[in-house]
Amino acid sequence: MIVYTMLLKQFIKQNSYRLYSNQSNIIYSSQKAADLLQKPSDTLQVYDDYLTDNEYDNFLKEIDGYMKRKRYEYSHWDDAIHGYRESEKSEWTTENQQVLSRIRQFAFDDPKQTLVHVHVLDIAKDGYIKPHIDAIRYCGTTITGLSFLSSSIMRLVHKDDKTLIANILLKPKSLYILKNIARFDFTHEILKDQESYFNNLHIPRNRRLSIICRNMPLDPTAG
Ligand SMILES: O=C(O)CCC(=O)C(=O)O
Repeated sequence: MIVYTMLLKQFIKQNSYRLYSNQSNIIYSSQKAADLLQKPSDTLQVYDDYLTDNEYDNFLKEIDGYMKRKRYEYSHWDDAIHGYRESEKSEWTTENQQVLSRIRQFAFDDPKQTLVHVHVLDIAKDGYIKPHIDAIRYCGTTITGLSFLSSSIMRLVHKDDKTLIANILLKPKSLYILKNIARFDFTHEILKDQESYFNNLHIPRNRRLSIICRNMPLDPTAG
């Protein structure tokens, strides 16, 4: 019975993405870029409409006013973000905590190894995130993000071969997952309004909120 339950859980975890998966939200610069980021298939994932309308509204209710009380900053401690305000949040309403637990179960190999503090990031209409790789002393193998308010383009670029690129359309209510190679070997960035194009179509960038869950660093003492 225990083995059956474990197998069932594993099957659901491995297949539940099929309910949402929509590759039309990723454009690769080449087959090589696609191969690197698609094999294994959980390396880069984007799910449109991951949140229901109700879940989306509940999160917005909790974070919108909370973030508006902070001031936008125009310089970041490691120069990675321009025009932002941020918070590390560990207390959530019961409904929102349930959705965060669902994401941890769904996206992380070991949900127990995820960070309790969830990163809430608010970038202004003129804000953007420069290409960077999250420091390995703060974050493990996996980064997940929920998007709110404005659509945006996340760009991944291989750290050694800048021709290997993925442009990702992140719509409000979507969930992205960057794992292993996507997280360690590619920089990620959120494009500014003037550069925010997907399939030659301008995707206007307005104020955007994101909720980012990460797992524990493999080596917290790493430089
Ligand atoms: O806002 C996002 O979804 C991306 C955040 C990000 O790049 C980061 O916190 O390292």
